[in-house]
Amino acid sequence: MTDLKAEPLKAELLEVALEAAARAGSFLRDGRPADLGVAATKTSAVDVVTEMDIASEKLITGFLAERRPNDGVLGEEGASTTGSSGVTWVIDPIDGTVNYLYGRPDWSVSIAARLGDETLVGVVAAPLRGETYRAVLGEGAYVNDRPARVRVAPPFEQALVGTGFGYLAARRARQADVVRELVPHVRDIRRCGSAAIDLCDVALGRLDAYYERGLNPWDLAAGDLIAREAGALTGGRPGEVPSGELTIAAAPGLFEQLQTRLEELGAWHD
Ligand code: LIP
Repeated sequence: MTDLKAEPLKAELLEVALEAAARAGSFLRDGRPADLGVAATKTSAVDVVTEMDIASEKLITGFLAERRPNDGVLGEEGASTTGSSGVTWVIDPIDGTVNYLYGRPDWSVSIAARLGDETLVGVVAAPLRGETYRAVLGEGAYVNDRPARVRVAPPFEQALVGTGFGYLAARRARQADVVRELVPHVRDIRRCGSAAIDLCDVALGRLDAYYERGLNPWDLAAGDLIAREAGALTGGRPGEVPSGELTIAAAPGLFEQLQTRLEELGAWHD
């Protein structure tokens, strides 16, 4: 690690997040059962959980309890403690669970450390890409040890735009309406299946923009900071922060155009 210029707390949180993500990422990459199946479902029959999601969250929370016992934790698979330090870890033990279930490469481990309402550290590990994305508030964004910067905003009609779809049929139908209106007016659409990776791809210039409705805090906490520290603007509806209502990330100049268009299309409601 060469960029631990941050204050001591942020430096410690970064080191803990990187180690936790590395341990979970190696476990998920090397320990994936050949016969991996669905252990449970959540909001619908296609909103799945595997034994590896649950095991990954247990691995991460156990490591955090050793290293930062007074911190709170919020995890996708049920981890929820308040803590006393003011720091809360926001964890997606596998972001892109369906991709992981199907043996597709685009899945990640997303870990963010928040102090109050502010995200200080974000780490997204993408083991099958051989990449770890990270950011410390005010210290820039990195992919492995290389600085990450957004691509200069292209004209709207040349933008490569990432998005995603929810797990409920009615919401997916509405999201399809929005993307149908958008796709003739941009370069193209990409649907990766991991919001954390999508946000990091904006940070790296591999996408010009990303938007999605229906994300959970653990999907976006780390990737939002990484995108912002790489020079992107992030938000939701005009004046709002990224949330489950709507999350948008893009380079300045393109962000405002996309936000306006999504507001006109009602992308923020079902
Ligand atoms: C996924 C998100 C993705 C979204 C999927 C799903 P999960 O999170 O990262 O962007 O389109 O529907 O919500 O469920 O794999 O942690």
